[in-house]
Amino acid sequence: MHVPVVIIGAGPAGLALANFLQKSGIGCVVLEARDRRHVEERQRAGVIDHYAGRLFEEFGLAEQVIGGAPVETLLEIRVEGVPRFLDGPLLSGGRPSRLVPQQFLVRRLITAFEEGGGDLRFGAADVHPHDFAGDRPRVTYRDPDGVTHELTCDHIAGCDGFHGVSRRSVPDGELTTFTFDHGIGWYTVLADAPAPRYPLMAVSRHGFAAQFARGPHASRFYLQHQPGDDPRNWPDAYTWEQLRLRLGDDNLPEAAISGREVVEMRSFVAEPMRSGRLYLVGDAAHIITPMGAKGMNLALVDAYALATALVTAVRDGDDAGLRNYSDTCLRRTWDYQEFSRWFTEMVHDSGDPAPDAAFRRRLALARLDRLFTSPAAGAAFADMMAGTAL
Ligand code: RFL
Repeated sequence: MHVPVVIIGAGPAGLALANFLQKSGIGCVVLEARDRRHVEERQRAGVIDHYAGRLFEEFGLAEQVIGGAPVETLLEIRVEGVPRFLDGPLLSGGRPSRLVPQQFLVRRLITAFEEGGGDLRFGAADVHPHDFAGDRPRVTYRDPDGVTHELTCDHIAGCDGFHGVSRRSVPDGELTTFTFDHGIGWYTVLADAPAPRYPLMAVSRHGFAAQFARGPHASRFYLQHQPGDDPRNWPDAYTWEQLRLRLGDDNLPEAAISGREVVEMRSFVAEPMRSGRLYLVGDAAHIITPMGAKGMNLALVDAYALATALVTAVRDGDDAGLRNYSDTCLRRTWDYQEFSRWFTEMVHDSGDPAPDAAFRRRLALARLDRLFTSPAAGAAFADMMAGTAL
């Protein structure tokens, strides 16, 4: 079987790309290692920034995929229990983000793709891209019945996340990789706790904590912990006690916890984001800390950049967009990495109680204060939260 584009991985990147191509009349097959249920229930990110939302509008998918009106919302940053509010949509000149839990986005993208007649194959084992240095790449895989298949194609999109096969298939020496360990531990729990009124971050001497909505009746909480510690062993009562302390909310009720994960506070970038006719998209090419909520958004804008480049290449025979794909995406990736690092440093340093951190702590508090007192600083922050055009 020959198809213009084979997409490896059905996360936000692969599914957005598949829908953008389908809407443009470009044929593709999506190969996903896991089963449908696993993919549809994976809970991670929760915010689609304004810029990424616009991309769905451009392809006529906004209503179906990201739902109704953008949410006009403030961001609360609590410093030692004292709340302060930033009006992101106002400061960014009317560019609100949307609260869309990742699993809702993924489910809706699967539905949209299948309703449009898309070919999405779950449970594809041993997926391997081949011959992408030439002009006739192939992808092989085994279906759930154990039958091996081969697809020939013009292009392969590696959308299979950080641990996928695509980046590992690039010949040695072609990629330069950059890894940065932020030296911080983060523990996240998903709980049946009512969503907070506004997305909430809390800076305190007990450590950083945050609470974000994941639908009306669920919240994702984040707690800083000592790297090396395994907080998945923390008793739930201790988790709630720490949250009350850090959020400065004695009345925060305990709720059932349905998921516990340690988030690696590690950043990674692979350059370039292509090897011949294999393109790396989203987490396959880069991971970023959750500070600033840019991981899923980067995956979506990579998918958009690749989709538009593939459309002109496949339909018009013009490869310029594909040649620029990596540079275009890396520029934004590094811009967002810088923002995420800046944000991470600010909210962790400003609560660091260690005596040798006293100077850094004052600097971080000054940086945080500036967001609320300088309209220019507030606007620069809100601009990054809204997402930047290519
Ligand atoms: P994904 O979502 O990892 O999807 C990759 C897909 O590829 C499949 N796969 C394969 N398929 C075929 N063959 C193989 N060999 C394969 N290997 C893997 C996988 O099963 C999967 O379906 O990557 P993608 O599409 O690039 O999307 C990236 C986002 O998922 C990621 O950046 C975000 O979830 C990161 N992230 C957050 N991002 C935000 O923007 N805001 C947040 O608040 C936020 N919170 C989070 C997060 C990630 C978390 N993790 C990783 C646990 C919170 C958490 C807890």
